[in-house]
Amino acid sequence: MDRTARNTDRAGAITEGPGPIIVGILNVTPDSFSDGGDFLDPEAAAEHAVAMLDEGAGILDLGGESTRPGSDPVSQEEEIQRVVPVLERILSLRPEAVISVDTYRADTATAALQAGARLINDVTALRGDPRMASLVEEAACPVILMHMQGEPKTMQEEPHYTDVVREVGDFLAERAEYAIAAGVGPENVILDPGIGFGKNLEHNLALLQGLDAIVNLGFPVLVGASRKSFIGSITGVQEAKERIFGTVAATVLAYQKGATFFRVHDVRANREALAVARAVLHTSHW
Ligand code: HH2
Repeated sequence: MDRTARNTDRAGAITEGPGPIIVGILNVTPDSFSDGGDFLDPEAAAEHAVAMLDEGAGILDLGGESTRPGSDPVSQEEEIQRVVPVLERILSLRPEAVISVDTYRADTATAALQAGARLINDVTALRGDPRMASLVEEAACPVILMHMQGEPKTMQEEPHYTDVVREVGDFLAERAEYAIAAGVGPENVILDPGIGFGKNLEHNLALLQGLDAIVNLGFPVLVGASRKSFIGSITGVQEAKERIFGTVAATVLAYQKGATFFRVHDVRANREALAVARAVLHTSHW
């Protein structure tokens, strides 16, 4: 093989292996922990969405209610009013955009799917609204099933586990079974250990360290570590928006453990880190 051909092979080989997918976070809320209030105006939100797509986000996750520790729920109507106009605006600018809606309410999910959303991100793993499972089944769309101990208002008060990796794994396996029994295609199930949702620093670290056990359940795994407080606890960085470097470390390590989806605020930093991690881990023709 001559040198040019080898180089072509090498470039091609970079696309081998499981492709990480960046899920860009778009919170249309006044109170999200790191970007609350930044994107309440649909124009500003859509502009940020387009910027994240241009930076390499494969999916945008649009949320109208904060689930940060201590947050209060918003009304159904308010959530739909926040999410749908932004979704429509993004799709008018980028019709091909893949948009997920971060909601546990079936009515919000229905409105978002009608407006063009293609995935549902349910932080209650189909426990929050009894109609959600049949909605996902009918829509035949992917659904993210996330683990949470307790509920956002109080979940960080005293999270407790005997074996966090086993308990989160058992919960996710049970929720996947529930979804599949309700008619959701196994190919549409994505699991998420729910970093920061009823977990202290030790629990979050154990879950990232033991992530391969969750990956081994046989479904693609999403990790949402972006800017979260455990990163601040380790690095001492108080300002959530400044936690990019710590986030990138969590992203790369989660990728190495087999995660596929990375729900992040800072798309470019995480995408570039993942591109390097992917090349190192999966390029086979040296
Ligand atoms: N984290 C948050 C919200 N939704 N969904 C999934 N599947 N996984 C996560 O880890 C996750 C999530 C919290 O982060 P953020 O959206 O930035 O903040 P807030 O809930 O305050 O809007």
